[in-house]
Amino acid sequence: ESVEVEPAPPDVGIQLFQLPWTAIADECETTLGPNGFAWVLTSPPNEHIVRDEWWASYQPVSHAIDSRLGSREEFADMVERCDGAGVAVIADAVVNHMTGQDTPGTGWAGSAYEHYEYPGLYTDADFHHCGLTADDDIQDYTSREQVQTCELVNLADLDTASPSVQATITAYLEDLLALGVAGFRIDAAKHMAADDVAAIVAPLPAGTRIMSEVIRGGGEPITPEEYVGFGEVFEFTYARDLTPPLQNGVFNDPELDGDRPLHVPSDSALVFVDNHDTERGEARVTYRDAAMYIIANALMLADDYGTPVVYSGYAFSDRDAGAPTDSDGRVTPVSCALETDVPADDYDDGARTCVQTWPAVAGMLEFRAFAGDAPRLEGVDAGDAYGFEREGRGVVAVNVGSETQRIEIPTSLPSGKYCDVVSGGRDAVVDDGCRGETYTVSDGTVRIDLAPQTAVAIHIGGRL
Ligand code: AAO
Repeated sequence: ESVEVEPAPPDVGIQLFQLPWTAIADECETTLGPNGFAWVLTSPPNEHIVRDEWWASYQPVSHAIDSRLGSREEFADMVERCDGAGVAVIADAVVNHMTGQDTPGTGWAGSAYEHYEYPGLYTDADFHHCGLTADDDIQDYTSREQVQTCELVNLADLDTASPSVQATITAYLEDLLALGVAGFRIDAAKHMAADDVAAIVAPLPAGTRIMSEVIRGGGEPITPEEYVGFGEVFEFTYARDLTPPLQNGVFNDPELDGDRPLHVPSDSALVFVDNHDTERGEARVTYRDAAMYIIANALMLADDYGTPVVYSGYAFSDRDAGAPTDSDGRVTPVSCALETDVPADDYDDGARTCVQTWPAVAGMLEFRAFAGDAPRLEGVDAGDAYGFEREGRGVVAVNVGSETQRIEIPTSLPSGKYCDVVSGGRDAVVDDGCRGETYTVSDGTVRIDLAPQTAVAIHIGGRL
């Protein structure tokens, strides 16, 4: 019988960490659009302190869109070209604080500043001086008052309850919207009362995507749930649950367990394998182990929970090391479309990981397009292997162990031969053949022999 299922472009984002605007524009046209990404999350576009570390971006000196990642004109041009390629732009908005510098300085775009003085923008009275800890720094995350009125690592903490501060921040976001962005990551949202963030974004046009960074912390009073009333939140629990099975081969099946504890509702959740903080911190599966990273991304992209955000940064051994720059201090543009050796066995420090071009990742976006909103069915465990079906649309299976593993997964996919998108990538079906491995569904089952540390994914659009 013939089955016609139209793929629907999935809501999948990608974080392109510390990539200049001109390069992101190129990526949109050459890799992100063609591989089916719906949106790209940029690094912060604001004027920042002048330092080599990547985290200079997170210390705003003004709300001018002028940084070592590019000028205002380059930012605007990027948004236009990305939109043209079908890729929306989400900007990282650093609005909880300004700099953490105790000595006065001059920002990237020439603005003079002091720790609590940003001429023409904010003055001392616009900042919290919490008086709750010796140096006004947050020490105790179980204290709501400290987290929201003291300083995060000495960063001058804006009094976001103040109407004039709110208005200034809203104006900054409106300026970015005028350049065409579709929404914002709200950096350090946990450190602003949810009501304050709500007030800041309330004047923005309906449909503006608000993505709050609220790291779920055990025993902390401030939870991501407080921030879902006006947008989405990054659900850190997802990655924390995703990775232990990759190391111990014991998969908890969310369909069996009935729910996902400590997860916001799926519609509110942004999920990721890692991000720029966790790859320097708690994440155990990163670009450094491409086989496991592919497995983790495959499971995330095959899942029916949340909006996935793929991560693409650069290799590093020093957690502070910034992306490579030209002699003028601007971050060097790199085109992933020109990189052929992806994923690399070993990346030199500073090399872009170009995860958006990994064939397995592009293939899994295609899988997700065909999976649509079909439910995830109860999974199957076989030794160190695990797999599940998106009902009638596709089957994914992974083997995290060191031996080949056979797994048999019951499926309602029509009988036939299917082309694997993990080994074959996107558009793997060619002239009645398949660029990757093929697997056969018969009598309502697919039997898959999985090599050590591999994933396989077949979908209804890849039936030969
Ligand atoms: C730099 C220097 C500092 C210096 C400062 C000022 O490193 O020494 O004092 O400049 O001059 C980035 C860098 C920082 C950098 C900063 C400013 O990472 O190194 O400081 O720019 O340039 C908390 C926040 C969260 C934040 C995270 C880093 O809640 O919002 O810290 N993330 C964002 C950005 C990040 C950026 C900033 C915010 C600032 O993504 O890149 O910093 O704009 C617990 C809490 C979390 C808390 C973490 C870390 O998490 O729950 O809220 O995040 O601790 O303190 C387990 C637990 C979990 C715990 C986690 C820790 O999983 O379950 O609760 O471990 O990993």
